Amino acid sequence: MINIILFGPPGSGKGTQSEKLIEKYNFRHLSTGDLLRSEIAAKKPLGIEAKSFMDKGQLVPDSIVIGMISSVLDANPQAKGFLFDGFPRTKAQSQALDALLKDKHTEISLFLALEVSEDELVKRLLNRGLTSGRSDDVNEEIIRARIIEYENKTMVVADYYKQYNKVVTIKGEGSINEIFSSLCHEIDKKMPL
Ligand code: B4P
Repeated sequence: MINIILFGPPGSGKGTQSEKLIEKYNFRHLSTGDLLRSEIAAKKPLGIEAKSFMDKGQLVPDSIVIGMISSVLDANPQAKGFLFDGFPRTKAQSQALDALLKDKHTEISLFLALEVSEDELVKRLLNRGLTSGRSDDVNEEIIRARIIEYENKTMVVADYYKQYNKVVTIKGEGSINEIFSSLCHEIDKKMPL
């Protein structure tokens, strides 16, 4: 079983690349952003609580996100491998994920970190905001708040996995296909022959 974390700041292309990776490798895609947005669309209590944080560009509390991930892992005992997109985003989430995977006798195989400059991130997200209808993409102030949350709370997640030698950095600027092929190159090295 191969479990991959696709990591990077908001707008670095995690969602974009995940779509291509799950098609190629048949991983079970687990995006906390998508899960939260579907709770919001369904007007569930968890979604209503999460929206108040997301609209301000803040991270949703760990307890909410960890509970959601735990349910999806339990619901997919047959998965050949998971692609975690946008999770973990704090050290507490990383520790919780390791414990959940250990219970299932598996672990993270590879941590792929997309690197993109701040100017490019802001440009991409403002551009997506023109059509996505996402309230967290519409103004630059909220986008900058998301980047600050990333710097303050999420960057430490890469340090956490570095201690286990699982981190590979990938240049996240260039064409979508170029970045995809760099990601595949690293994943293929981990694939059983
Ligand atoms: P997410 O849904 O995870 O999304 P994201 O960080 O905004 O973007 P992503 O990196 O996936 O970018 P994308 O591919 O779409 O998070 C949203 C919010 O949910 C968070 O702010 C937080 O509040 C909450 N949340 C989620 N997970 C959480 C957790 N674990 N804990 C707490 N809170 C959590 O790309 C962006 C744009 O760039 C797109 O328009 C795309 O077309 C474009 N693009 C992609 N690659 C490109 C390239 N190579 N060149 C040019 N443009 C490109």
